Amino acid sequence: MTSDVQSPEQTDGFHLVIDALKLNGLDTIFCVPGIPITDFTRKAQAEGIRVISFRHEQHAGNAAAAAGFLTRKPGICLTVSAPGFLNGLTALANATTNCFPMILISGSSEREVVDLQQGDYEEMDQLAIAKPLCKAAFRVLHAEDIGVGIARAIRSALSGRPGGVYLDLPAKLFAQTMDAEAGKKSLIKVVDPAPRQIPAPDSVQRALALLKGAKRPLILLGKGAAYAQADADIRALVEKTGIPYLPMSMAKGLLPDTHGQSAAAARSYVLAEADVVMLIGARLNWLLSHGKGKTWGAPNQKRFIQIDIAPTEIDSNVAIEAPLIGDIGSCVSALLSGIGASWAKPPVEWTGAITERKDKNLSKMAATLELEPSPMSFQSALSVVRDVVKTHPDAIVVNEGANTLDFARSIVDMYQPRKRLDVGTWGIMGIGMGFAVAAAVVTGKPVIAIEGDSAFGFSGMEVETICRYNLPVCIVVFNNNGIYKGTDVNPLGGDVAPTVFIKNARYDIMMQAFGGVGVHATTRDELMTAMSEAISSGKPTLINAVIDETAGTESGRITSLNPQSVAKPKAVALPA
Ligand code: ADP
Ligand code: TZD
Ligand code: MG
Repeated sequence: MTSDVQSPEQTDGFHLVIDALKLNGLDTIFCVPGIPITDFTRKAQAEGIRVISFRHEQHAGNAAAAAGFLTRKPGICLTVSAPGFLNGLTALANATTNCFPMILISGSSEREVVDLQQGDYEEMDQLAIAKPLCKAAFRVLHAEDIGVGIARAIRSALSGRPGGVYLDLPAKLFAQTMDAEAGKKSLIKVVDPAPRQIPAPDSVQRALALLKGAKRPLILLGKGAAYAQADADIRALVEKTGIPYLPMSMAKGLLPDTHGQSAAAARSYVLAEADVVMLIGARLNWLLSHGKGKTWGAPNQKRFIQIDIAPTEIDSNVAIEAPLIGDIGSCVSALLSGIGASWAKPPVEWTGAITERKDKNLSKMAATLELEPSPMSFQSALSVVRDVVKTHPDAIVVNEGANTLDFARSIVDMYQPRKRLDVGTWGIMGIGMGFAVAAAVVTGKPVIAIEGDSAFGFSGMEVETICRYNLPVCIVVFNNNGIYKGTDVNPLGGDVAPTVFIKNARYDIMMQAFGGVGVHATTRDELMTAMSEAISSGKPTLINAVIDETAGTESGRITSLNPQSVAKPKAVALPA
């Protein structure tokens, strides 16, 4: 069958996929064109879908994932077969790990040839490869099944714990024709893809009883809480109970970081000392030391309440005394109704002790932020970013790197929900430009990407994409000449050490190559001027911020996860 949409009564695979996406409000595609989807990208654009074309599929995939997190609609990434698919797969797996809804749609080669391994163009059994790396994977072989395929993909991505879905569309499908009316009827508008999941009343009572008895309660907000878009209820719960809270990095801004009940500046103290901890959309994974060990104070003293949509998350690391299974919106509103008007706030011994530590740590930080070393330190440069975000609280901050990430997370206060996107659960480098593009495209707000120089390199070519679509993205490369720092030397001479880059590289000139604004900043004033201009002009900008190359620590704040050899290096004869 070949495409013949000349006659108004016929439609084809291209149009059915486009119509199915549009019917479900999926209005943006992040892609890299090529066989067999080139014409699809053109037709989608002609039909009013926003098509953002990248330089590499991994970044298109990361953009789709970030769009999913920000909008609660699955982000769509579209790739060619085999290598394009594999490039997108990292992002799909990362989205699934982060519980972000996205759909990776890949064109694929001829089934018959692939299955007999006869050597087709870009031959690969993509469905089988995708399956273990995402929530669900589907293939559509017939035009009349496109509606069902897209509906299943949307439902799988959004329902329950959100995640990545793979949809395999073989080349032949696009050109298949069918009766237009029958085609239209075959499409499905997905109704209520992420239905509310009301928690069982007895589980609400159990949680409230535990919370009520606590002397040193703590609320821990994770990125699931940010994703849930239950901002007002979450804030009301924190404020009505008076319980101190700690935001995980992407939950920063759910309540403003300057909120009196934020315990972020006393993190180690509250984790060690709290008696009852209520997790809201946060997993007790490595980022929280698995809920045990030194971080969590005296052994076996902690009692946990956990709100999550995934029942099997519970007890995954330590015993959870009061699980609350449901969507965060419904769970938090059930808790709010259960709390009533006469809730006793936590004892002042607890809240006072936290405030005391907070004040001490914050004034220590303020003193460091005031220093003006030359070259700039991470802290002095980030004090500028902190001030810029304070005056532009609606800007979205994207953040990756090691030291650049760790320092920015604690120094740059966030004021609004879902304004911070970072390396997430895997601590992955390379999300930067993909996340930045998505944030600018789906929100229209200014984006500030705070990038380690190594981290930036993973997706750096996408600055062309940012310039091409003229997106309001201000990239600040924290240039310390390397991974963690720029000072390592190879004791044998010859090649430079594996962690260092070209000294004094000028990333700003890269931006100028594509017509963007490139600025070289060596002082706080220069950085402030450049960032302010970038935000007020909305022009794509890259600021090369020169950071002291000796300042970082290896692996930033997760040095303990980095095995080191204790063996003495063998004496090696140098080549003559
Ligand atoms: P963080 O890294 O910020 O600690 P995680 O990604 O570890 O956060 O945890 C997010 C949790 O939120 C996941 O366990 C996920 O199942 C849960 N979650 C996501 N969306 C919802 C929702 N709408 N309602 C309830 N739980 C959710
Ligand atoms: N590859 C991927 C995909 N993810 C990773 N996390 C790493 C490699 C390892 N890695 C880190 O964990 S941080 C980092 C790498 C390469 C870069 C740190 O250097 P940077 O930041 O320049 O981005 P700082 O400010 O110099 O520490
Ligand atoms: Mg660096």
